[in-house]
Parts: sequence; structure tokens; C-alpha cells
Amino acid sequence: MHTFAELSKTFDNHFNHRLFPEKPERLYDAAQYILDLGGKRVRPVAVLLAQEMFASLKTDALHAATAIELFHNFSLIHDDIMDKAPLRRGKDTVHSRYGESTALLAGDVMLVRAYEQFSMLDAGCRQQAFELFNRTASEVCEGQQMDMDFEQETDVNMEQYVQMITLKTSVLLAACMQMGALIGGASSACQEHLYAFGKNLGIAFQIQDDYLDAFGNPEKFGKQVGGDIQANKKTFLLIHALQTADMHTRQKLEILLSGNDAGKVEAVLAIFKACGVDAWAETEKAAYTELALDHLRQVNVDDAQKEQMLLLVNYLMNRES
Ligand code: GRG
Repeated sequence: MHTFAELSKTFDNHFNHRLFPEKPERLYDAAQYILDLGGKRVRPVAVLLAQEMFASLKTDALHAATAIELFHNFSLIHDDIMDKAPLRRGKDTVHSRYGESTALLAGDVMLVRAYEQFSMLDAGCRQQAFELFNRTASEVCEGQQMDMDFEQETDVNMEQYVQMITLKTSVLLAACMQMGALIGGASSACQEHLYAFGKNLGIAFQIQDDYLDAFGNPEKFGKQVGGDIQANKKTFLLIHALQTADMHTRQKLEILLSGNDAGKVEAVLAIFKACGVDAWAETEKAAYTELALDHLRQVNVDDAQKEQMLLLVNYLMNRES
């Protein structure tokens, strides 16, 4: 069994080389560009960690991990186009550097490559892996649409928000966990607990993302801090602030959100702080992490097999980027 650090290195060694042909140069350079920016590689490592809870590391887990990292990067490119985001991983977004049309195509070709990776899986788990992946990819699309719809809506409640981020963010982490378990030969019950573990962990992960978007260190975060506020995104922090603020503060917040004045981000952040949303986000994050851990405890393997996964949990919840 490998450590979390060893599995991260194993994946990097497998993945960190040019994955695309030379020509047409602009298309494949754009696809390779975002991969070369790195990122935390949380999802592929989750696949490997989950797989190693049940059997020694298999090549199939590397194929699935590669597919999911390609898919994740594809979705980031398309998301950044939709959000008109200037920065990703501290550098220009793909569309800022290569133009929107090439960025769209680069994302598309990465999705095709992801399917190629899944098609290499052993016949014993290929069909189930495809089904899990296809269901998840559809859900990510649904979550993305809900997220965009919420930008135009004034009254999004916490339940709707959790439903949206479950689809947009959490189900992919959940699928990584289940995919690893499936490839490792785990029982359906273990696969389901790992899925639920990943899903709750994904919600906690998104809370951390919302927190970092508002309060993160711009040098470490890698994206524009305050980007969610600027784009009127409904986030955990905003929904909580709207729910808990007194009438005067709520009105002030609504006026700020309806415009795009200079100083909007700073003014909204000041209200967030006055409403105590930073401390509240920490409590919520801990609660979802605990729900996730409840499911991990129910996975029927020795505690020693779960130790490395716990390191991933710890890393995710304390990250600054
Ligand atoms: C699914 C067919 C299909 C299309 C894509 C654009 C889109 C539809 C969905 C957007 C999904 C999306 C980008 C969700 C955000 C998830 C998220 C929290 C991303 C940040 O992940 P990190 O922090 O990033 O792991 P790094 O850079 O570390 O890889």
C-alpha cells in the first residue's frame, strides 16, 4: 500500500508529459497548457487512494484517474469561458490566451481523450465505470446550469444551493471514490459508502472554495479573489449573510449586488465579516466533513487501509488554493 504522497507522485509521473499530438499546434497547445498549469490533482489521487483500500494498485486505476483529471480540466476550460474568468491556477485562462473558439475545442478534445481512457478498462468493470462517469458528467452539466440560473434569481435558499453544488462539484469527487472502489473490486455496499463519503467531502470542499474566493490570499488562491461577489454568484457565504443580516444590512447587500460599483467586493466582504459568515463557514465545513467521515467509517476494511484517505481529507480542508 502506498502513502498519499507516493500516490500523488505516481499519478504525476504517469500524467506529466505531453498527452496530445503536435498538430494542429494551437488546439493541442491549448489543451496541454491547462494541464501544465498543474492544479492539486485531488480527483485522480482520490481514485488511486480509494482503489488501494481494496487491492494493490492497478493500471486501470491510473486510466480512470487520467480520464477524470482530463474531464475536470475540460470542465474548467468551459467554466472559465462561461464565467469570463481571467485567471486559473494563477495564470491566464485558456480562452484568454488562445481565444474562445480554440478553448472550446481544446476542452472538447480532452473529453474525447477521457472516454478513450475509460475504454481501456478491464471488461469486468468497464460498463459500470462508463455508467458512473456518464451519470456524473450529466449531473455536472445540470449543476452548472443551476449555478447560472441562480445568478438571475434573488431568493436562492440553502437547500437549493446545496443541491446545486452537490451536482456541480461533489458528485465528481464522489464518483472518483466509487470508481476507485469499483476498480479495486469492492462490494456494492463499500462503493456506496465511498460515494457518500466523497459527496459530503465535496460539499465541504466547495464551502472551502467559497471561503477562499472571498477571504483567500490572492497570492495563493490562483483565481481572482472576490470573483464570486463580482459575478453575483450565490455562494454559501452570500446565502447565509442574506439569511442572517438585519433588514438594513440585507437591503444594503441587495443594493450592492444589483450594481457593479467600484468597491463592491470590499463592501460586500465587510458585510460578510459583520455577519460572521467566515466563522459560520468553518462550522459548516466541519459538519459536512464529519458526515463524510461517518461513511468512511462504515467502509468494511481495516482502519490501516483508511489512513491515507484521512490525509487527503485533512489536506483538502486546510488548503489555501
Ligand atoms: C460536464 C459535459 C460537461 C460539461 C461541463 C462547464 C461545466 C459543464 C461544468 C463546470 C463544472 C465546474 C468547473 C465546477 C467547479 C468545480 C471546482 C470546485 C473546481 C476547482 O477544483 P480544484 O480546486 O482545481 O480541484 P485544481 O486547479 O486544483 O484542479
